[in-house]
Amino acid sequence: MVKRKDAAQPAAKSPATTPPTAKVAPPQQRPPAAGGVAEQQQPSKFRFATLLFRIASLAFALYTLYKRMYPPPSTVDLDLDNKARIRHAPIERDPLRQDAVLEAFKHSYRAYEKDAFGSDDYHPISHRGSNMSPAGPVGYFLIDSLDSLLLTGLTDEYRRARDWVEKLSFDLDDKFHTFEITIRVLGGLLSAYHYSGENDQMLLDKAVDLADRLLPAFETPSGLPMSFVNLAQRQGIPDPDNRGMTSVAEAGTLQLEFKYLSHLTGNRVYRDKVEKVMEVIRAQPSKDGLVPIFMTPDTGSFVLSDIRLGSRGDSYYEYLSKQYFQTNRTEPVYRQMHQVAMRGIAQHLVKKSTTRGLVYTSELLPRRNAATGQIELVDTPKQDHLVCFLGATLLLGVTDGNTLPVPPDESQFDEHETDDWYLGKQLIRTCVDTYVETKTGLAPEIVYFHTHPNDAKKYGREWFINSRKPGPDQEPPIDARNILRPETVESLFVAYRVTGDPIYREWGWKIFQAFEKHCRLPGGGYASIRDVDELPVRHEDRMETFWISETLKYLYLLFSDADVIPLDRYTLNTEAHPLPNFTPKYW
Ligand code: DMJ
Repeated sequence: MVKRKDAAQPAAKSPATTPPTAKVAPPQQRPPAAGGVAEQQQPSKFRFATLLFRIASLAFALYTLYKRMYPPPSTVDLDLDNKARIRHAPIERDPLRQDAVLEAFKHSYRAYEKDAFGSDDYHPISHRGSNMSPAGPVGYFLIDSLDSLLLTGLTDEYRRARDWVEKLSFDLDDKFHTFEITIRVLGGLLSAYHYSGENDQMLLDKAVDLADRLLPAFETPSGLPMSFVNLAQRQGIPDPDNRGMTSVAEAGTLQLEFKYLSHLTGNRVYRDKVEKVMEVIRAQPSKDGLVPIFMTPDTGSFVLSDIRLGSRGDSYYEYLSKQYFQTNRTEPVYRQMHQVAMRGIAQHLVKKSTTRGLVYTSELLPRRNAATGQIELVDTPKQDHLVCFLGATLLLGVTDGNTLPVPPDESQFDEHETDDWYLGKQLIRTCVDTYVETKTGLAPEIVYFHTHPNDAKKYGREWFINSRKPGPDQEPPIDARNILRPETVESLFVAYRVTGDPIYREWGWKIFQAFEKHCRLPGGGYASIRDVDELPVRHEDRMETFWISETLKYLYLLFSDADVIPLDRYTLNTEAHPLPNFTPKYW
């Protein structure tokens, strides 16, 4: 209608429709009577233009404000204090993003099920599986996946996996890693038992059988576990590669699994073994809560070795507060150990990068001073990706296991809580930086931070990948890999749950998209990459079990409601197997 009217109205003015004889007087020559309309049109046109301009300005101002408050998902906003962005909405499921993660999970697990069902390791490029021992599979991959299948509702796949477990025998005549089998297989069985309604007795029986076969690892003069155990012969085996020493992460990351088993069975022997380990560690002198990575099971003492939060140290620090949360906060000794260790970390390991002030943790390496002959601890600005669990540990510690409202009232924090809160958030931001600053958007295994501002400027990043040889045909260093590790997304999940700040979801989404782009294989599964700074990427023929059990699970939870695995009622073991908190009845 409007269009037709508009088309008809100007006909008299249109040269195309005006008869050639018609004369159109210039506006100034029009007589007042005929020109009254024309004169009135001028100011109304002007008013209309002004109005349009005002509306456009207002719209632009509103749009600018909106963009500042809700940056588009592709923007990587690394400013933690961006007041315009920070808003705290209730934690609700993000269906689009969670479905995308679910699709990635199906693409991963179904490829494993098709190519390698029951195998301990999966090689998605050659479409095959392999086992850690010629004695047979130990359920390393499959049992590590069980609770993820339940969580994501893949019930048919779960049923097939559960039936495979029923036929599995742990009577395997070979040595297996005490720590790895505990966190993946024992933890996986216990979590699946809980999530399947605590009535599938087969799963609990399997857990008891496995734990009984692991117990001989603790038969040492000190009670510290040996690194390996022969499951068929029920015999502990010291680590041949490290002169029989055990690492503090191996010894201090068995507690959640063994204590929960005691709670379920009423048999306190499992708890007593792992509690004894903690007593041995506690009895040793530490550097403000920081401990060397190696101990000797013969004497129960520390051996002069690196102090670090990465490999061989990491999950010891993770399990301190988690032991406190697991038993419904009835064992305050672990809260205290956690707090002392966090102070020690802040005092001795936390550093700031030279130009952008990124907060990271360094390592302390014992070296003999040539001049004095004394052993000194030398600070090394190296940070493993493994260290990225620490942000979650710090934040969860402040909220006492997510028991505070979200977001918590920061003005109520004491001095140490404020420090830990700030430090946790800063460390997470740095971990995200090691993703978004690479060519692939994926983080390397290990970074070193520049200690001179000129180097950071010269190389364009605050950190670098060590041992990279110049030249196009050089093999990338092992530090440059990304093997689908979970620690950063683990911290993003926890940070989102305890702060409600949507920036953590944005960062997690960005990382997920990079995995999608560079690690997803069209034929099924996801693969590690050899160099995070190389395009196109080169894949390695391996999909780690923790991609399923941890990385994808944390991403799935990052986009879920807060009541899916509520953190005030569940404690996740270091392999992301959720175990319910309980009040001890048997000790
Ligand atoms: C996992 O097996 C566990 O999280 C362990 O504590 C350390 N690292 C891997 C994943 O990176």
